[in-house]
Amino acid sequence: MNETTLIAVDLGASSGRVISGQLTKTGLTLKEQFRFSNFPVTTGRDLYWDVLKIAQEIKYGLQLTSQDGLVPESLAVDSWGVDFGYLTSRGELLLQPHSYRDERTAYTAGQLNKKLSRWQQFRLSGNQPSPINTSSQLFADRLRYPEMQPLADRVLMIPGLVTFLLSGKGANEYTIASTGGLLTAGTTSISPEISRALAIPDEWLAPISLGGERLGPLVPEIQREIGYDDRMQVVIGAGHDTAAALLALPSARDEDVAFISCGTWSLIGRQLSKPILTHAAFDAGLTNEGTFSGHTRLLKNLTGLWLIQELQRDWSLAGNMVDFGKMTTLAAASTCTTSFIDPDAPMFASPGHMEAKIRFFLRQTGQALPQTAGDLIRIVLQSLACSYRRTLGALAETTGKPIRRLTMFGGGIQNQLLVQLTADLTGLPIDAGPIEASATGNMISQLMVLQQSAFDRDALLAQIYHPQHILPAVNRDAEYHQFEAIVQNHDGKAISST
Ligand code: ADP
Ligand code: LRH
Repeated sequence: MNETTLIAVDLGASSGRVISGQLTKTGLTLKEQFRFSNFPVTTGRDLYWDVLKIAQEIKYGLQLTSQDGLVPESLAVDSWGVDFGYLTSRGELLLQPHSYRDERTAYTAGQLNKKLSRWQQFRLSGNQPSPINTSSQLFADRLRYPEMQPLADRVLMIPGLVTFLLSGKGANEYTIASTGGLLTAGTTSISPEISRALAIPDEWLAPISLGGERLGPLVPEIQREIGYDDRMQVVIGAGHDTAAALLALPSARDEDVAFISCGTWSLIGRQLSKPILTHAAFDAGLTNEGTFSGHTRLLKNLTGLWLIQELQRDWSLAGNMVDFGKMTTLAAASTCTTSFIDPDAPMFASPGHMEAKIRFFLRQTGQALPQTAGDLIRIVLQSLACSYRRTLGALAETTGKPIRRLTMFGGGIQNQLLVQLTADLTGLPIDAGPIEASATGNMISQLMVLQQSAFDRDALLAQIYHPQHILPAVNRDAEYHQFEAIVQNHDGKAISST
């Protein structure tokens, strides 16, 4: 195998990164060329992604890569799920893409559920109904912007849209499309029942590409701007960050393993050959999304380190910037082990005033209040770990197979306290790593597209997968039962600070 350079553009809801990978006979070496912040921008009423800034930052990252003397063979983009942009027939962007945290869907959820009950939405698409779903957002837009409908020619989800801005071509790939609540479960077809009921034109999103494809070079203007030539191929790879990450984990296919993706969101799931569309899966809040090879990842989307990001933002707005490493150290020194929040209470989903909201929740549930910043962070981390244990129980029950090991990956595993608390609270051994699982899997998906059957993924993973092994150290069953009682007695929906 000759040396090959690949580029993964991995877009998270808190940061985007341009990462280069050098593939040699001995493995794949990653280098973070550029990381930039990404956050929803509000203009008062709406919450948007600044997709042009994202494109600009990616170009800068590519420029740095070229200055590093690298000549990449290919590039692919993966991102968070559900969000999208509209294009006109001339390829112009209509509207700035909304963030899934935008609240316009809250006003239309009732109407949507009348057209298609929550159970029907799940049974048809395999996705858990949610105001963040692409289907909910398209439905809300149709009611809110009727004048836009005739102008919209195409809807590209974020990886396809960003790819389009760079190469002039885009596609909706299966893994990302499968997060949106629009596909017939386990297939690459838009569900006719869903599109008809919500009056969403199928041709906006179809066709859905399975297994990736080679698109062509960057547009000539961008090639010139960043010093590349047309040898570099833009590829549609695994478009969804979690689906990409699973390609970087050998254990993800093992029967007794569950995965936890730790980023802005926590995604807890297992890989299966086909969707589970039972009432039990629906009631447990599970969702069926797609893998790069067309199989299923059954998972639950839980609130993740969003809470920590928002605490950090609160404090930095007040002039006290604390980095994530320091936040973990502060929490590790706290002895506040008996207060909990429900991370998935709706009040925590919107940006702003996170410390005040946490204190409000604790007061409403009659619990001890944090005395220090470390206490506050500790409360969040132990609540996250408890919510993981709760979901693992539902996942094991729904799939009918016990879970004996966990694999954790993503930026959040740098928080070693969270990983240890997860081991303690679940009583399970954990393989932690890699941090950049999505970028690694993104590159693996490019190799699958470019080299087809000549590429041996298992051989590469045998060279590069070296997780940290973490064992449970303290029995925290009593803490978990306390968390459960709080979540059950005070269903998050009943507690609202607004
Ligand atoms: P996303 O892809 O959703 O943007 P990441 O996978 O990059 O998220 O994870 C970001 C999270 O990782 C941050 O919110 C933070 O909580 C955690 N994190 C990042 N760096 C560190 C660190 N040095 N120590 C502890 N936690 C960290
Ligand atoms: C995590 C994620 C998750 C959700 C959310 C919107 O990054 O992709 O699967 O769908 O973003």
